[in-house]
Amino acid sequence: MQSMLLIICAAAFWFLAFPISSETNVWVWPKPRTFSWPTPQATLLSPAFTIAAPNHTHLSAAVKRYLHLVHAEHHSPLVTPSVNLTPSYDPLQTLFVAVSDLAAPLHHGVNESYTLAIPLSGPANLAAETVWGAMRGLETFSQLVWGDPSRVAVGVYIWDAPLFAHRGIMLDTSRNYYPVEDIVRTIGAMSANKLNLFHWHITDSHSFPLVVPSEPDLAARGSYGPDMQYSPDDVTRIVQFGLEHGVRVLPEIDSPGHTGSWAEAYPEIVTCANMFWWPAGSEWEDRLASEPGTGHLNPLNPKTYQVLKRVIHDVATLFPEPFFHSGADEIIPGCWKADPTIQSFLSNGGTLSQLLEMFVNSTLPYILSHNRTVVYWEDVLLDGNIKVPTTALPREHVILQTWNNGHNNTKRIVSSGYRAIVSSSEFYYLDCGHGGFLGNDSQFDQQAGDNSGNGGSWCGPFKTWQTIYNYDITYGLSGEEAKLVLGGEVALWSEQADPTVLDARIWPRASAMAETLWSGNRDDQTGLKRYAEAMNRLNEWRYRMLRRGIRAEPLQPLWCVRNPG
Ligand code: CP6
Repeated sequence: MQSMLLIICAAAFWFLAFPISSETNVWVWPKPRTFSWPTPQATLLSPAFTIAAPNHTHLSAAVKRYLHLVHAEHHSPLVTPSVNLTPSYDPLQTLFVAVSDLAAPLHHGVNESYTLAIPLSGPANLAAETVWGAMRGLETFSQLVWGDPSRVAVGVYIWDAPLFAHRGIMLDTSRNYYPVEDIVRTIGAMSANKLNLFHWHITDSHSFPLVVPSEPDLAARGSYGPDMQYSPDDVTRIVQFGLEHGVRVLPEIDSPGHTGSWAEAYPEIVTCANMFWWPAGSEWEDRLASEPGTGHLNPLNPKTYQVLKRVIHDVATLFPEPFFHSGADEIIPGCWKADPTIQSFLSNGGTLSQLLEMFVNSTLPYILSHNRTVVYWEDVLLDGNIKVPTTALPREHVILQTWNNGHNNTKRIVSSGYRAIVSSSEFYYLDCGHGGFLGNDSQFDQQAGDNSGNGGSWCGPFKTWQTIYNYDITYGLSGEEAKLVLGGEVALWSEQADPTVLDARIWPRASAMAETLWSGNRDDQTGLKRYAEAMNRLNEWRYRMLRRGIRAEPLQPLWCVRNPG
């Protein structure tokens, strides 16, 4: 604690004595909140360099990893930092890590701040409230090391902390399957970008890849095959990997919509399963699903809850994460209306919204009984046709994830008193803009107003890194409302993605959101959006990610770096 105070005081002194130099290139992504490097210099990293940290299962794993990385990475920057290697300084021997609260669990809102001081000579010091903050600081340290032999920036003082607590990536593993290796590689890259939440959209209408021990038929019949499933051991490995990288793993079991795959094991609980999604000659409003692959859970069948409760119980057992995502997006009236029991419910005066409310009332308390906070897609409250009243969604236990209408829906959610996670499809959907998947002349293309015969577009346009970087998730909100915005997630839906394109679809565009949510997108001095500066730094970061085995897509021809200005 004392050493931490000392470091904070030292850092405060440096910030007062030397204003942040904007000329010095600082290749750190995301940019730290405060960064002081008054006399940019570097020294060698001693071949005997070590990191001394308190003993902690997950922190020790991270320390071991970063120690290996800083010795072995030898990243060669495109633009070498404009500092002279100062041979008169001794090589850096030690980084001391101090953590005040070793017990704080990796939960929403945990303190992730850290202070990093690398003086001109002597050991470097990293101080953090929690091990999770220490991991963020280790990452920053690793980005201040470059070259072969490894050198490290010295005379650097950093205080850093995130603007938003919830900074995530959603990955859909139902439309196409991703091996565990791809998932852990993605979580590793998230940690390097200081993202802290992996939202795993595990199941959907197309496949059910999760092996649920008490309902084994769901995956046995509903997955794409025995080699395209996630066993309990796989889940444990992914959760464990997340802990060692400071990344929470939030499972989503989407229901009652998006459940066609459940019908392979239990056809009796799924309405409109395996029907043609859009009967010929019918209107868009009369379709049975939002895309081919039909099926909704039937809220009137008691068996639905028997199966679903076992799934919820097992998922809550497998995933320690206190949030549980229950989906509830895109309920399509035609799918429920195709079922005879629902038809008689409706002809006796019942409504589709009542059906959804019945479903929520029969499942939400059960999820809460597992000590979970429930995340739903915004549709459950905001859909034009089928939604439930706020009385069914207790504000202290329910969080809504917005994906439509940009700032407007965020405003609607928080002004109703709910916490929001922002995944606006116009800014944060990474899959969009890659062409349709239904072939030429489909009704879907015509509905989308596309008569070009080129297969239309699934959703578009493509979201550039600038589009993502520019988005301010609390725009137009009052101070009180803004506090209810927990953060954001970019989303990779996998209709047109699989492991072959995973890295390039996500990176470096997710890095753009990572910085906006960590330290903002504006220059401290001018208050203007910092595109030009960010472009150069992001480009460097992309090359460092490549070095670390992430096949992030390029932003520029290499020529641009060689011919600046
Ligand atoms: N699957 C599920 C999807 C989408 C959603 N939920 C989706 C909708 C529109 C676009 C992209 C993806 N494929 N389960 C919406 C939350 Cl443009």
